[in-house]
Amino acid sequence: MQFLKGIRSSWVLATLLYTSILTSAHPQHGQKPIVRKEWRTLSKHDKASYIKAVKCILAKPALTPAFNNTGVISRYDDLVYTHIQQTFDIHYTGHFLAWHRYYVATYERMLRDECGYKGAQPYWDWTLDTPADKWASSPVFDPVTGFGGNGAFVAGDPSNPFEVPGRTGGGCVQDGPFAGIADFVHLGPMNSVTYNPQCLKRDFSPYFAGRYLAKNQTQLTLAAPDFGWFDKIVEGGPSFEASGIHGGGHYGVGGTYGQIGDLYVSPADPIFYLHHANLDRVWWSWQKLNLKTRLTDISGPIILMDYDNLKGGNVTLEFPLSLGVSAANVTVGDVMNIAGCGKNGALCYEYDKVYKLQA
Ligand SMILES: *[C@@H]1O[C@H](CO)[C@@H](O)[C@H](O)[C@H]1NC(C)=O
Ligand SMILES: *[C@@H]1O[C@H](CO)[C@@H](O)[C@H](O)[C@H]1NC(C)=O
Ligand SMILES: *[C@@H]1O[C@H](CO)[C@@H](O)[C@H](O)[C@H]1NC(C)=O
Ligand SMILES: *[C@@H]1O[C@H](CO)[C@@H](O)[C@H](O)[C@H]1NC(C)=O
Ligand SMILES: [Cu+2]
Repeated sequence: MQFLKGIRSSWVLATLLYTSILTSAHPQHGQKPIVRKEWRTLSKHDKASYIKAVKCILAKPALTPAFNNTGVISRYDDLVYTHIQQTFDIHYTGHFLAWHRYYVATYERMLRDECGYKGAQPYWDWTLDTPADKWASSPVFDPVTGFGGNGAFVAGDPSNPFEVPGRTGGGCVQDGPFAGIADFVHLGPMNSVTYNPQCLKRDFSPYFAGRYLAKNQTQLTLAAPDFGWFDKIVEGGPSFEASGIHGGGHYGVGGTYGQIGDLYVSPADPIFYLHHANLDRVWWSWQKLNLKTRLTDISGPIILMDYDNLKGGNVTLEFPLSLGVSAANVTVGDVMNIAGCGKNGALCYEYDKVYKLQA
């Protein structure tokens, strides 16, 4: 806990230092929302522009003030670090979706404002890459126009209870724009924040993806009657068996040994942002089924897994969200509307298509 305290006070310092960046974070009134599209529908040129912007943010220096042998090297790492620091505050809580909505929108803004990217954050509709036998050939994993594929196979440890069922890789990614880089990831595993150079690893589980990312699971999620249920179905429970679409993407790509399967350091894999954009799209699809009510429907524990409110209350619209050095503090209420555009909140984007609830 001493460790956490040290980090928290460095946020205060950092936010004082970077007020100018923060004040530009909010969209201006009258701005038009940018439109997020599915990865495979982007032109070759637009895919290349996105990957180029990702490489740019990976190369920019961090804003987080340096600390002991810090692994927070790049602007990209600023966000990974923020996720690691808040891991136990932002998962299995009522603001899980709101926090990650703001997180992805902040990454999108960084790509645009700091790296000249002109498009919107793409999303990954993984329902299109199921059943299991289609998984590994997803256009998202394309070596030339995507993010590269699986890691080389490494034998697992059958005595490890955290072995993801159906895992098929585990080593360094072998192709694509991030292959062959020995220090691609600087942080982790888990909550370690000292410099630890690692290659980007993936450990596909086509079985896991087929089971939790097919259309049926998205439909089950969309059918939730209120936000409390909706969030529980998205996040699932703590066992593999009880997973939802959130775990489906993390373990379908990251398995046991890939960074995106690590609850703390998962944003180290750039695919994280396409997965979470689609989770956000599922939430927005659900909100749009009854927008009047669902623009303000929020609940769920403030404290991790405290679904019976034994340790704390439920999250409300006033609940604060913070992203360290990368964005201004906002509230859950500020991110309920993705297209508020400064008038009804901090966000200003749309999706080209939403999921429909099938009868
Ligand atoms: C943002 O929130 C964090 C966490 O609650 C806090 O430490 C920080 O001081 C806040 N920043 C500003 C500028 O209010
Ligand atoms: C840096 O290391 C010193 C000595 O181990 C420790 O007291 C201090 O809290 C560390 N600072 C941070 C920001 O981790
Ligand atoms: C959805 O379909 C998959 C693949 O057939 C299956 O494994 C899974 O149990 C189904 N899920 C639901 C919620 O029906
Ligand atoms: C918290 O929200 C849940 C719905 O998600 C509700 O059932 C419960 O009564 C709420 N708890 C409190 C203390 O308001
Ligand atoms: Cu997360």
